[in-house]
Amino acid sequence: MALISPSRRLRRTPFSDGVEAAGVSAYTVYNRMLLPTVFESVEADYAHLKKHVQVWDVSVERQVELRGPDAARLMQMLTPRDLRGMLPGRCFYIPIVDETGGMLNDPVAVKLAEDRWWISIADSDLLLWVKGIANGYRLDVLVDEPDVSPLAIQGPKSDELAARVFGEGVRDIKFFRFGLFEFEGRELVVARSGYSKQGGFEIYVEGSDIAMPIWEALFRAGEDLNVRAGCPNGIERIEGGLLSFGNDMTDDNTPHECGLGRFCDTQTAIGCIGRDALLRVAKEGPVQQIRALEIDGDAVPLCDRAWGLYAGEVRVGQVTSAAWSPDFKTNVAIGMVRMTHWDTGTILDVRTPDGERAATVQAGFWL
Ligand code: THG
Repeated sequence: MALISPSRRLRRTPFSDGVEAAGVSAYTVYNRMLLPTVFESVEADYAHLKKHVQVWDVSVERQVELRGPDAARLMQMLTPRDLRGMLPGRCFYIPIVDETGGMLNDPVAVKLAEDRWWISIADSDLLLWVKGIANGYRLDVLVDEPDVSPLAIQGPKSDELAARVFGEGVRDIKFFRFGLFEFEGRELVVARSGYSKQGGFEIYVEGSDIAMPIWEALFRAGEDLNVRAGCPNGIERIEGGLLSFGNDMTDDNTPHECGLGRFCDTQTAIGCIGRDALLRVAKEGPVQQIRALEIDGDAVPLCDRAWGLYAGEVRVGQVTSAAWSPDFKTNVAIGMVRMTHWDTGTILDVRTPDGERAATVQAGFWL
């Protein structure tokens, strides 16, 4: 592919100078912003992530902030996950659905206070939908995108690195919870979360002016830990079954098709805009669902379009993400498979750009 031309519409991040100094070699575009995808090579980055610790510029996880008396009501209108039991200090992975039950985004919700929330979005223009709902229903709530840029610390040595910069207290943060930690006199949200299965934290860097100071402090503190700049890794996230909105699912899919039924409480999520539609489809159950798949043969090419899955000449699904896994010595993949062919062990044909291969439905993901 040719290069992408930079411009003002393609936003840099407050960490882009550091990312470039660290030798980024490829970017993708996510929420109209730069997201690094490769530093040394996808395979070398993968091996390093699983052994050491990395710092990721995930500023593209933009925040949609809801502030005001109707913030909690608006949040519940957006998702079929019941938020009534969610206390301040918690993060929830939530499907966001439209009036047909179709997925609009799969963000992490961060409850700062009863009347103040962040929605840490995946790649779709969720701000417009949320503003539209808030205004259409005349809710008493402010909706905007604040100057907040998440920076992730991921990998087995994450606790050690985070403790050196933010203090020993970070070790006590539980999974999908956050605390406030000080850096140069500023209080920052630090959560135990992130888009890998290697463990770690996400720092919600509030104020672009402190972005590079934090970046530099992490690299200084982690020299002897072999800290490197990294990014969400295309191999590791497939092994871990972490879904990518726009790749593995779109607004044509319900949360149940995406395997996100465990994050839905459609019976009790009163107020959710897609609730009636989801109750209707839930009766029958999904007719297709996300599955882990193993693809035979040596390394598959990059998956930048859906690869059809076939039983003979009948199309029964598609592969949407695939990569060679150095650790599992096979091609790991994520696909959407029709009910008639989704049982574990089912062998299908996948039409990749360099020919047909056998693909086997797995019982679950690898990590
Ligand atoms: N962190 C934050 N914002 C994000 C992402 C993130 N926004 C964009 C994107 N990632 C949203 N998608 C996901 C997908 C998976 C997870 C988080 C966000 C995830 N899932 C865990 C799992 O499936 O194992 C845990 C879910 C749970 O048990 O609650 O972490 O990464 N801030």
